[in-house]
Amino acid sequence: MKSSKSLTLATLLIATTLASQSSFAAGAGSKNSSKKARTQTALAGDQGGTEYVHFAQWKDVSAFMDQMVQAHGFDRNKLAADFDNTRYIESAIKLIKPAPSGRPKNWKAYRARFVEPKRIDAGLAFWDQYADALARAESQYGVPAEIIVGLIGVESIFGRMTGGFRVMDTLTTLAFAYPDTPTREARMEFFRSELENFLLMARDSGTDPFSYKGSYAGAIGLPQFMPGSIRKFAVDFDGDGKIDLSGSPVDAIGSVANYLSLHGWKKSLPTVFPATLAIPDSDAANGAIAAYQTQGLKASYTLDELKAVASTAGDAPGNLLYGLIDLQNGDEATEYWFGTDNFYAIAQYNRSFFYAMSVIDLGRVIGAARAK
Ligand SMILES: [Ca+2]
Repeated sequence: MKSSKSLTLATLLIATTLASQSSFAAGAGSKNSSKKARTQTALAGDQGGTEYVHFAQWKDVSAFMDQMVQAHGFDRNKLAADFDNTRYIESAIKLIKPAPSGRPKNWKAYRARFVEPKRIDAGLAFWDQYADALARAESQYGVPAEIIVGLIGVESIFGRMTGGFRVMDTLTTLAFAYPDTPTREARMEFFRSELENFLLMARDSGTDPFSYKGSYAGAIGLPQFMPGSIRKFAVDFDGDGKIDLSGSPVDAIGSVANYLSLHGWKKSLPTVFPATLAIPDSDAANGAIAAYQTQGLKASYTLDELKAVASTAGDAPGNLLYGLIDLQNGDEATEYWFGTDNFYAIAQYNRSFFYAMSVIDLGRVIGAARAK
């Protein structure tokens, strides 16, 4: 068993690998349409494609249990009993498979799924109800209420869609029966690490692992945190002595703010500035843009360094660093933006430009509606 330090490193490496897949998402809200997720949740509730497969007898599960005993002092008999009560979830396997490629990416269509009347209304009600906690998070972590609201809205429609799968079932299924894809080994390693974190989290909080519900990928609660993120970044923001991202919207609010704060969020810094290409939109331009996106998920360039490819007419400060964001619109013109460290803090949450921009837009629209 790896030491916890090397495990963290391994998790980071895998996360970095996953970053190259723009479709990777832990949250139910961010990867699937709400309709699809609801259908699948209903299926699981009906036991469709769900069965007991005696996980405890699987060779890899047995090795994993040995590691949990060695590294963390788990009771092997109790673990084996738990894995025997764990179900294989066929729908998690189906949902985790990458979307078929070939369809052009379409930012406007993506945005329309999240910035829509039902979610805006739910956001206004959520903001009213938790205005105090949102203000406290803003003052403590420097993250504006509208960003926290936008993120929780995109992830779970403010807690209305947090996923109905037993986390023990989905994480075990994905950790040991991941579908045959080019990244299978890395993904199984990722989910084994999440399962390890999950079992530790349940044990340390004295909670029955089978009581946790989540998305098909094991993401939990209003902010759809994976267990590893809960252990690292979640906070008890309502002060009741425990962290509960499913039952306490206030804990969810504080945890999102803490997550963003620890991923580079800077108080009072805008997220994006509109940009215009300085060269004709062409394959050559795409190549030039891609060259500015090799630095990973961070703002790395001055306005001066970017001006060969794009510029902003806005009031972007000259002393900051930016990244070049392209939001493709199918056959229509691509949108360009300069993203600051704060844009990339959101992109760390779910490694997709579309995701980060929809959080920003949903929060902005709800904020504007609230100000009326
Ligand atoms: Ca709490």
